[in-house]
Amino acid sequence: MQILKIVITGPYAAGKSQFIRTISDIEPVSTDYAVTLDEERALKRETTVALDFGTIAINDRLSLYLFGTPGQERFSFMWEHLAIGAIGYVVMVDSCRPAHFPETQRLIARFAEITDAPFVVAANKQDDQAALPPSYIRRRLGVPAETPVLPCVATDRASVKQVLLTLLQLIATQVQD
Ligand SMILES: Nc1nc2c(ncn2[C@@H]2O[C@H](COP(=O)(O)OP(=O)(O)OP(=O)(O)O)[C@@H](O)[C@H]2O)c(=O)[nH]1
Ligand SMILES: [Mg+2]
Repeated sequence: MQILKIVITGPYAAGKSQFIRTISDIEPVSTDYAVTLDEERALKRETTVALDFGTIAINDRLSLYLFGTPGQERFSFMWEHLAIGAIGYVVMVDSCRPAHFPETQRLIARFAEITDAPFVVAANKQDDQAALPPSYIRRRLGVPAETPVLPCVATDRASVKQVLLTLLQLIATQVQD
């Protein structure tokens, strides 16, 4: 059995834990604790402090191990530990919250320092009426042309699967180069 490691990252409340929960074959390991600040509580009650972990069997020879990062920058020391050995990663962004875009840019820059692995951007919460389109998010984040920015609904299995398949295709093309 071959195991490939993929990291799911992104800023606070982007939908990383949800993404893993939707696709994982096992009950995901989660490290969510009650949020402490009022501004964070306005979005949700719990936050990931260490990691999320889930698995997905592609076939009987290949499994993906999905590691979700904490989103808050004060837990960013976990990012480099979680990125070790990852063949690619997904940067999730809440499409409804442009206020989080600068933080997302900082995270993208930081990950490029941590790892050379390819990544895709998942423009999440596209089921929300307030969601900005992926093309706009690409421009605002200044994502390079070779990096896919994909529409995503982390609560929808088909959508999560599509994001992971696109990442695997991107990894495969880089291996061939
Ligand atoms: N409408 C909608 N809500 C979503 C979607 N994905 C996640 N959510 C909601 O957004 C909130 C944040 O999701 P989480 O998965 O906890 O986000 P996270 O990125 O793990 O957050 P941290 O670990 O705290 O950084 C939750 O209330 C989810 O139910 C989506 O695609 N659509
Ligand atoms: Mg989380």
